[in-house]
Parts: sequence; structure tokens; C-alpha cells
Amino acid sequence: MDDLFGEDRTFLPLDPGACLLGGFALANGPVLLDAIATIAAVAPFRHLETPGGRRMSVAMTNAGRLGWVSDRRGYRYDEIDPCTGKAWPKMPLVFTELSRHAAATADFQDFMPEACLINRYEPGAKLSLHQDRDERNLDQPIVSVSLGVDARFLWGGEKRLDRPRRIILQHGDVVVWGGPARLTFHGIDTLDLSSHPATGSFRFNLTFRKAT
Ligand code: MD6
Ligand code: FE
Repeated sequence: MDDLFGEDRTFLPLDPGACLLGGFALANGPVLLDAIATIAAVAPFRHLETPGGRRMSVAMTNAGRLGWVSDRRGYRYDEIDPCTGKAWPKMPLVFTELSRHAAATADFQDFMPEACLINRYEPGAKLSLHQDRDERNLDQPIVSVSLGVDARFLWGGEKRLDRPRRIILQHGDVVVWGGPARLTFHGIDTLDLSSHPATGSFRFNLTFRKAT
């Protein structure tokens, strides 16, 4: 699908090692949203505390062997959900297969996700510029799936102060990045109040990682 500027969103390179696969997950949207609801019934969305003591505006949960968590002690991956004291819900097969297919399409073969962080944004929520560096294996890419309300994705550089580009992420879009782009600073700008037929005022994001 082309946008007004004639860019091909079905495979849009962002930087070496990073690309947007526009609409890649569109056909799986309903199944993915069903799976998110099933996961959240067991491991509820919660607003984690940052190591600095602030409540994150994005609500999070996880699926898979490992889940990403944050508290006063720092950021880490944990096999146990601190909310329930139990293991995280299993990664649904559709998650694993979609993320592997997206990674391979972006030329990262044999991606094997261990963790799926599920982010839920409400209007006003945002995610400040950050690097994903809590994973031991930085050779593996990250696969990120957007569902629901559009977001302005901030795509920066190697340094926090590099001025970020703004890229609109829509329902069904997938971003894959790794290799030379693996430590690129990125974030999500404050979510607008709007509505999507599949999710109401929410945006969901799935990020798949090999954590260990
Ligand atoms: C989001 N995503 O799209 C936030 N991190 O809601 C991330 O922070 C992110 O999309 C690493 C890789 C892909 C991502
Ligand atoms: Fe991130």
C-alpha cells in the first residue's frame, strides 16, 4: 500500500537493520486481540514502577517463558509474574509464528522469541525515548506488532539526543529491528484521544524478544 508520498509501506527500510512491514499482521488482528484478552485474564495489565519510583503510563503484561518487569530494583526479565506469583501465560502459537515470519521477512532467520511484552496505551500514555538493552543476546532482532489506535513512533539514533523521526504506526503494522539498529533510541509519543473499531480508545503493542 502506498501512502500520499509514494513510500511503499509494505517494506519500508528505516535504517540498516530496521524496517516497517506495514499491515503485516492485519489478517491476524482479531486472533491477536483475542489472545491478548485471554492472557490479561490470567496476568492482568498493570502500571509498573520505574527504578526511579515513577508509575509508567503504559500498562503492561507478558506472555512466554520470560516476562519483562520493572520495579525499584531495576528492569529485568523474570519467569514469575510478580502480580500473581505464577509463571506468565504461555506464548500462543499464533504469536510465535507471526513473529518468526516477520523476522524472516526482514531477513533475520530462525528468530525464536522467549518473551512477549504486551503494552497497552490509553489516551495520554507515552513511552519516553529508550534503548532495549536488557536482553543478553543483542544478535537477535526485536519484532514489534501494533494494534488499535495509531501511534507516533519516535525513531531516534545511537544517542539519546539524536533528533527522532516520527513514523505513524497503524493497526496491523510490524516493525523489525536488529543488527546495526538494535540499540537505536525509540519511543512512543503521547497517544491521542481517538478510537479504533477493534480496540476502542486503546493501542496495544506486542514486542517479541529473545531475552537470554
Ligand atoms: C511500542 N515499543 O511500540 C513501544 N522496543 O509501543 C518499543 O518500545 C519497542 O516497538 C523495542 C523494539 C520494538 C518496540
Ligand atoms: Fe523499546
